[in-house]
Amino acid sequence: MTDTKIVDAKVIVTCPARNFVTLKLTTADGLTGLGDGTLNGRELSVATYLEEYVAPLLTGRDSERIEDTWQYFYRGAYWRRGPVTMTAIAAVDMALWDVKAKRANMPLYQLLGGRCREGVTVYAHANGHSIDDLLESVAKHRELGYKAIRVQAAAPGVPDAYGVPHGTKPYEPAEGERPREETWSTPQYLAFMPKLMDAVRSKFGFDFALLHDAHHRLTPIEAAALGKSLEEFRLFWIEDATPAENQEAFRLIRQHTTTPLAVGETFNSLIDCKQLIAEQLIDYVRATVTHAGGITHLRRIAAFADVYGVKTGCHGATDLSPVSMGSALHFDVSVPNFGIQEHMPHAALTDEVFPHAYSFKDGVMQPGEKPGHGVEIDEKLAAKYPYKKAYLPVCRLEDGTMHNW
Ligand code: EZ4
Ligand code: CO
Repeated sequence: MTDTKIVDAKVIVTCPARNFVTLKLTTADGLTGLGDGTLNGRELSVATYLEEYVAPLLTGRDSERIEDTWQYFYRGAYWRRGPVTMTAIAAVDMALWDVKAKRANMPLYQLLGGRCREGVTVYAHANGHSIDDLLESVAKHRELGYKAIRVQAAAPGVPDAYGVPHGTKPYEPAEGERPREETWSTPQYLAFMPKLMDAVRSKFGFDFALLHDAHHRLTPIEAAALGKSLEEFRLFWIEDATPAENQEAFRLIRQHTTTPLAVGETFNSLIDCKQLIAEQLIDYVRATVTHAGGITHLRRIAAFADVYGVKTGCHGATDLSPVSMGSALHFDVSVPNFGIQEHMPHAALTDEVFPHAYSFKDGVMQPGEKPGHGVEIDEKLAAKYPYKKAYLPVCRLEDGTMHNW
């Protein structure tokens, strides 16, 4: 009998272009597994949770018991849910699935039931300081082969649009020793959005999926107005139209518009979207393997969503490490109610620190055929890039009000 016990649990914090927290498990039979535990702007809280409270309990546990380990850390902590806890559990869960698939000598998606589709359709980010600027970015992404594109542009007179970089560097919201303070105008944004979508559809037509992220900056009635004003442009979705702490807030949006709705990149549990899904108030749930309790819990969310015709649309920004992306692609290719996957390419340096089997071609990604989730870490290289504090920005209305996001 092989000895499947966990003999080592190590937390690796590194900053190759941005911060990442990775859990590395080693088993007595010589396997290793990686899990992503990155919580953007709050990274060290998860690293500490893992180091102080989780790693000591992992050594000696049987790595084969994925579900039992999930329950042990979820129920056993007494303090259930919450982004820090659920991201830590996710890191453990991902690493254990990686180990199990390696031991079975299979790519992870085979353990998850095998392929439900030939590949994973991903959407890209196009952005611009103006409509012309944005149109150029859309053209570039169409040339790269993307069949689905998210568009974000700055409305005239609004200094800090969500999703548009400051300057010419790729968009990366986390930065600085203190949070950047942004200023926002909802009326100007709402007036601008139909013009923006009209420009995009007039130039490129309707043969690709068009997406937009409102990034929690609207009230429910404003979100309803936005959805209604964009109907003729037939969007694939509006993301995070309003915060979902009050899940019933989405009833109001739903009553007013047929524009599809996606929400949930900040969800950490099925409980966060139970009503949204059961009442069919959304079309896509954006929960991820990293922030929503790992592959084990994300599969549970997807299975529940499938009952109500809600599809997946996993968050895939650069603050989710390649370990998360690799795991997400195995999940995506094997889940019956897959919708779409976000793809924001990592910096070259990030990819160097996390060599991976997944690939992109013509708007579609593949998890690769390596046993496990197919993502590794170059620990020597990782050690050269120490943690660097970076905050997500704080956003205020023009009068300084911080309501409603
Ligand atoms: O701001 O990932 O859809 N993507 C997003 C991202 C988020 C960051 C937060 O960690 O909204 O850009
Ligand atoms: Co988003």
